[in-house]
Amino acid sequence: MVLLDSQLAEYNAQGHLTINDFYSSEIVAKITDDINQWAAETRASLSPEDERWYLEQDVPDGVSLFRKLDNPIYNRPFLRKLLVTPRLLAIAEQLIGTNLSVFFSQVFMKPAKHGGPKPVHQDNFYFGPADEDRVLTVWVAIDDATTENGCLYYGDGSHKTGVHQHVAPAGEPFNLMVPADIAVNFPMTAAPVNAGGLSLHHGSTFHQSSENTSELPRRALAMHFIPQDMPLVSPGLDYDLSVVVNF
Ligand SMILES: O=C(O)CCC(=O)C(=O)O
Repeated sequence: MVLLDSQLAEYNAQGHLTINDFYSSEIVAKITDDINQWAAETRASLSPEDERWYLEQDVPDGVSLFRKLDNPIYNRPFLRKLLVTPRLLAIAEQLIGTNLSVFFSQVFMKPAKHGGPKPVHQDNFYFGPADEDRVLTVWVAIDDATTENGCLYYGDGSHKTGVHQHVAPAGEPFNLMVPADIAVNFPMTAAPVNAGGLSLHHGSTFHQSSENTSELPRRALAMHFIPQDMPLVSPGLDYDLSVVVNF
């Protein structure tokens, strides 16, 4: 067992938990280098449609910045080895059980000055799992994530309210959000975390991040864990299950 009883109690009550100093600064530097290399390799091959999905859209002419990269745990075995350690798996198993997979993972680049916001949402609306309590997002801070550069905010206890119907603004299918009249019932609490730390959340916890207009990037890598035998019965987006990685 890795998490203390008090940490388990906090996760169960609030729907999220912060763990600072999980990965060393040496590991974080290797993660950062690999993501930068991957972004550089990927940039040239993006189709115009990919560009709308993966690049920040609200940027001055001539500026090209990644918003996100998908499936690092599948696409980058080097990152998988650094990130999914026995200690991390032990934590995930404590929270959602054994025989797990990462069925989807994402790098959120949130670049300095031009990082767009992520509206209030529940991962479980995107994923549509058969068992809502057995979805865990492990969000790894690659830079210090602060209220200035766009750290996560959570609606404490919102994971106990079920999964709500989401809406998406025109032209932004990736920006599914909890309708404002529901989100307003859950004031958002900032969850700053230092580079190398973790922010864990239950799949139904309301969360969001603000835009990044600061001078510093706020990169993070999210791994979405589920039990290998649990189907996604009503996903809000299409997920490519050929990239699932079992542990
Ligand atoms: O990093 C962000 O800004 C959003 C992260 C998120 O929505 C998630 O990890 O589920």
